[in-house]
Amino acid sequence: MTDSVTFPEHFVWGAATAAYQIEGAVREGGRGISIWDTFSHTPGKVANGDDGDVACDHYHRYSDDVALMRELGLGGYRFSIAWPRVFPTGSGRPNAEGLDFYRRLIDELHAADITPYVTLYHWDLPQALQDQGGWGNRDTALRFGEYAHAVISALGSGVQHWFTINEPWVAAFLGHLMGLHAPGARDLPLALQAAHNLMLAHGQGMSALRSEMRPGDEAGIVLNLAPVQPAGDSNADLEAAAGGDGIMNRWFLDALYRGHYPDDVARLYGDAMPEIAPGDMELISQPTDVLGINYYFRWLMAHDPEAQPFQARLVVPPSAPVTAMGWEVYPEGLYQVLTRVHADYGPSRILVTENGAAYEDVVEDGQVDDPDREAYLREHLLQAYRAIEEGVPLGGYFVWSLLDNFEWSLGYGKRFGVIYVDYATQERIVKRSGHWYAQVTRENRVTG
Ligand code: IFM
Repeated sequence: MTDSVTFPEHFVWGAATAAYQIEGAVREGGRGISIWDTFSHTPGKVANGDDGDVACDHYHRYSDDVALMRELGLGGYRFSIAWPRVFPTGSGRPNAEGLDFYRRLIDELHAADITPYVTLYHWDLPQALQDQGGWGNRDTALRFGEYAHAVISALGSGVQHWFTINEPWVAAFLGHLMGLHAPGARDLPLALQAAHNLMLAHGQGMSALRSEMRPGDEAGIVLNLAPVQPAGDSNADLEAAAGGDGIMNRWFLDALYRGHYPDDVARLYGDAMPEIAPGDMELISQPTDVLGINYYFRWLMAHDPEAQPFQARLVVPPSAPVTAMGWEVYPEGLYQVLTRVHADYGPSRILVTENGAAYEDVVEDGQVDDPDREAYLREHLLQAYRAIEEGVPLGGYFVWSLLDNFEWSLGYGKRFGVIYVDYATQERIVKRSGHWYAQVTRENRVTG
């Protein structure tokens, strides 16, 4: 590895967030209830009884937050739109007040010379749609298409970069199989139907966006991907890894880029396979302009006859460094994912739409010294650079996250931000990693 690497000209340095994790103001601007309001207010679902009612109060503080983004030298800001702000009851007429908030945010970003990257769905489904079956109901994909159309019609003049769905694997599996995310179901056939309907929603969303996009605009999906490797060299571990790769990576990538789900995964799912209607796969595999990849850690898989439903579990090597999430720090995995996706699926453009780490941050003398996060980001960026050198069309990197925020079922206890948030006062403190990142964005260079 060289001492210092300079990224390509026009490489986008960004940061990412999501609506429910930062906005707060859940009862303002005509916003409807989302499945995450319901879930977080259900006792026992979120650590410490936390919820997103106030979060980082970004809804009121967006202007100061954009000023901080400017301080970090960001070229891009990836945020999500809260579907229940736009369609409080899931359908009908769009709520002008909800759209106005995002119009103000987008204007503020442009004034600060920061390009908006908009995600349409980052897990906050309107509760009214959940009441009609949520992602288990294929009509939800139609509602998503209407929502995408309403958003681009209202905000399209200020946005050139669109993502349909964030991490369909997580929404389907953590929300419908493991019960860890909203809506909290534990049902394999439902989870697989949800996974299919989320991909269908991506297809409906792409069609809606395309109908309004202008030349030079881009749209695609965001997937959480990881290299999946066997924990040992037994056949059982090799099979566990092949299955894990199929479930998390190939299921989605094959659907998008090859127009069918992988046969080996369909065999693994057996009777739980979702219903797929004629035309679904064509809709899902329509061309996209960009693929967003979220990478955090590799999947090291061991066979475990007790583990339901796939007899496999994730392991972390005993001496491996881990983050506060217990996730293995494995920077090379980013290189492996990028080069694999490039070789096997060839998207014309890739963005790392999330990458980052939670650590136990403390404020001392008004400062947050987080060398571990800085090292995590540095090592991953060096691996991203390696991939670029090998021809991967990587156009940008968005650190997760701009701010500490509501980490879903783990509440506010896990801090991913390069900016610290004191939730009692809403004070923001740029962490050491944030100052370091500002230097990277300014110099377009990472020193190893
Ligand atoms: O906080 C989440 C984000 O909402 C989606 N990707 C992973 C992050 C860290 O868990």
